[in-house]
Amino acid sequence: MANITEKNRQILDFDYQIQMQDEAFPTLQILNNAGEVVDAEALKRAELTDEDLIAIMQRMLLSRQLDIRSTKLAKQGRFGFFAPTAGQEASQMASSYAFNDEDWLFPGYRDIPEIVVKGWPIWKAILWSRGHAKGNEMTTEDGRPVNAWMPQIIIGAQYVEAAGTALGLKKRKQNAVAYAYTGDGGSSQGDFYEGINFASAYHANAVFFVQNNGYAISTPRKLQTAAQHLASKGWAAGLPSLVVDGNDPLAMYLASKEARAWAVAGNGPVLIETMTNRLEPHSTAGDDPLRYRKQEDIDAWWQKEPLIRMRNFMTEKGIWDENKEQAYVDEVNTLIDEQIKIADAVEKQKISDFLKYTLEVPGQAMQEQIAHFESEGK
Ligand SMILES: Cc1ncc(C[n+]2csc(CCOP(=O)(O)OP(=O)(O)O)c2C)c(N)n1
Ligand SMILES: [Mg+2]
Repeated sequence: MANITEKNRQILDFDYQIQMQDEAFPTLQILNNAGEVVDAEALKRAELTDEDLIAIMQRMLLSRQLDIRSTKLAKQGRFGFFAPTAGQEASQMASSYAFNDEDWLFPGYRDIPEIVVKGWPIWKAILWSRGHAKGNEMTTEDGRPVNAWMPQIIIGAQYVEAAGTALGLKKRKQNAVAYAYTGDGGSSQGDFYEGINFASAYHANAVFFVQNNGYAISTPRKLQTAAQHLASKGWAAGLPSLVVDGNDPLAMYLASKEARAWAVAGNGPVLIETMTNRLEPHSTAGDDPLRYRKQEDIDAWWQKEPLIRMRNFMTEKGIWDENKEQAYVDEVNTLIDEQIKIADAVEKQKISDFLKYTLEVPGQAMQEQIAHFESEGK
């Protein structure tokens, strides 16, 4: 009896299919954990000047300082909700460096730093964290619009919003894209699939990031999806989808820049999975990571964090040193001190104001509540 064809044998070989998924998504990397260049040609292709490298380093340091200060202030009860970002600086700041002011950012709650570098003042971010309506104003200090939506709390919802905006940009023939960030947990939400499918079907101008930081609160990636690579979910929608070392600022920048160029040229969206790790608790609301992960694991990821790599790479190149870093860190901390003062000086939000901002047209019950609180001057 003749043998089954090789093609049909492979189709029916489920072990092979699973293995193939793994092989299909190698990780883009330019800088290794030690900050050594492992692909000089890829680095050239990124066309980063020394000024760009310094700007990326500074943005990552801004993010780290914001993280340190926000976490401390939250412990003192002076900040509201904050989702720590340490470890994700390359995934957030080197990626967003590849986009322009005209591009529309759709952030999740952990993506405050990406909005800040688009011109959203830190004092507004602080008010947002406190649930103050003024924190929802997406404008610069001098009132110009910032092309970013408010940080999304509903996991994955920003993908649908980004898809709609991306289609609008395409229809208006604008030279801009929508770029959205969600997490590994977000990639299991219905909105995630609907967003990428819609954007892909219409070849909309979008770049989708999945920051795979290992955890959705306390749930490890393996327990919430059996997909070996979250990028494979992009293939289901027909998208070019890639896995990038999310702690490598240079690879993150190159992938993001090329994804943007592809999307803005009308080819449709790209999906980028960033392999990174959340080095701190889920949020300042008080979870203890040691209840669901080992200290050794956290320590190992601290060795691979992006600032060490970038610092080593730039020091070796002769464009960075301890003094430059300290001077910039001091500058950022002075800025943060000023911004906290501005936020603290803003008039406290009244309960009635909060209710007025909740719905465009408040229903009967809410109108009664507004009237009640106003009558008490609250
Ligand atoms: C639709 C929805 N379901 C559940 C939650 C509660 N929740 C808040 S954060 C979170 C985990 C999200 O994990 P991931 O997408 O990996 O993002 P990360 O926090 O790691 O950045 C969940 C389930 C929510 N905010 N929205
Ligand atoms: Mg996560």
